[in-house]
Amino acid sequence: MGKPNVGKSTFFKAATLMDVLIANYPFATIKPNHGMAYVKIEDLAPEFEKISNPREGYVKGPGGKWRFVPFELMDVAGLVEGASEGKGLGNQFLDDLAAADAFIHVVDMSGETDGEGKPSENYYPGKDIKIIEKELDLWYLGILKKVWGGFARTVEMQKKKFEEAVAKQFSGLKVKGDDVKHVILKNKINVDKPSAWTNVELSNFARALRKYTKPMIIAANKMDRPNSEANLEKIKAEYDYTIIPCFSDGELALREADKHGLIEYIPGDGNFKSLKDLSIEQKRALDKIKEILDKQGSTGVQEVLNKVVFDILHYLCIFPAGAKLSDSKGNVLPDCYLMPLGSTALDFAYRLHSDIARDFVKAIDIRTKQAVGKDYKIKHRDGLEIMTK
Ligand SMILES: Nc1nc2c(ncn2[C@@H]2O[C@H](COP(=O)(O)OP(=O)(O)OP(=O)(O)O)[C@@H](O)[C@H]2O)c(=O)[nH]1
Ligand SMILES: [Mg+2]
Repeated sequence: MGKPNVGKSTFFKAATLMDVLIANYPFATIKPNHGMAYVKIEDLAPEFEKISNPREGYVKGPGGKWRFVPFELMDVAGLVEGASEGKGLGNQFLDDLAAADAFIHVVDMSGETDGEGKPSENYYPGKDIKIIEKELDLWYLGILKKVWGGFARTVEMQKKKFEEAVAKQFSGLKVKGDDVKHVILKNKINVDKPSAWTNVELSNFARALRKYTKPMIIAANKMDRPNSEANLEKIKAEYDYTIIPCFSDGELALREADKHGLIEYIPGDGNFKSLKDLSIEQKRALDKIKEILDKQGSTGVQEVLNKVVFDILHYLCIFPAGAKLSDSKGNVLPDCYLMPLGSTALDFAYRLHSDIARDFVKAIDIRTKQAVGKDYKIKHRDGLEIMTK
C-alpha cells in the first residue's frame, strides 16, 4: 500500500510476475491485485545432495541452492489524505487492507510525486509516512467510535472481557483477543471503565492497536532517481521503521529478462549473468540497473519480502519429509510451509492433516534422525517426518 503512483503495482509485478497495470498517473489500480510472492531461503535438499521438486514455488541457483516459498501478496489502490472520510477511493480502499497480516508501505523516494501522486519537485516523501499512519489510525478509531458509547457501557455492566469484546468488533481485521490483551498490557491501558475514556485515550488505544495488529515495513522505492538518496537519509533519521531502499522497476526488468532467457538472475542477488547477445538498449538498461545493484547490494525487493515474513511476522519455514526425502512419486521435498514462531510438531501435523495430528506418535528430525515429541518447537528450515499410529 501507499499513496498513488509510487510503484506499488511495479513492486507487486516484480514479486509475482503477474500481468498488472503499471502507469505513470494516480489511481491506475482500483481493484486490488492478488498474487503469490516468494520468500527466499536456503533449500534443505542440498544438505542431502539432492535438488528439490517444489509443488508450489521454485528452486534456483547451482545445485538447487535457493528455494522460493510462496505467500499471498496484494496490491491495492493508492491512499490519499482524507481516505478515512471517503476521499480518493476512501473506505473501499481501507476495506481491501483489512485482511492483511502486515503492510509493505511503498514510498516514492524521488520527491517527484506529491501527496496525491501527481508530478512534483522536491516533495519530501517523509510526509507520506505521516499521512498513511494518520489515515490508518483514523480507520481503526472509526471502527471503535461507531459503537463506543453503547459498547463501553455493555462491557462494564455485563462484566464482559474487554479484549474479547474489542476483538469481536475488529474481527474483519483479523484482530484476536490476545492481540488486544498484549496492547493493553504493553501500553498499561486501564480497561476498568472504558465509558470514561477521553477522546485522546480512545485515539491512543486505536493507534496502539493498529500498530501492533498491522505491522509495517517501508519499501523506499525509486532509488534510481537523483534525490532519492538524500531523502532516504532524512527519513531514516526521522522514523524507526525498517526501511529498505528499493528499485522495483529494476527488479521487474531483471526478473523478466531472466524469464525470457536473456540473463540469469536470482532474485535478491547483487549480480546477474548475460546469456545472449543483447541489443544496445537492453545492454544500456541492464548497465544502469547494475550501477544500483553495486551501490545498494540488491534491488531491495526480495529483501523487503523476506524481512516482512521473517523479521516482522516471525514466520518459520518447515519441510515435511519422509525418510528418503521424497514423496511416493519420487518428488524431493515437494512442500515447504510457512508457520508462525512458536509452532510445535503437533501444530505442524495439524497443518498437514487433522488425521495426522490425531494419530501423532512422534516426529523424526531428518537431519539428526532423532525423535521429537508433540511439544517440540519447530525451528526454521527443520525437516520433520511425522510418525502416526
Ligand atoms: N524511476 C523509477 N520509476 C518507477 C519505479 N517503480 C515504479 N516506477 C514508475 O512509477 C510509475 C507508477 O508505477 P505504478 O507501479 O503504476 O504505481 P502505483 O503505486 O501502483 O500507482 P497507483 O496504482 O496509481 O496507485 C510508473 O511510471 C512506474 O514505471 C522505480 O523503482 N524507479
Ligand atoms: Mg497500482
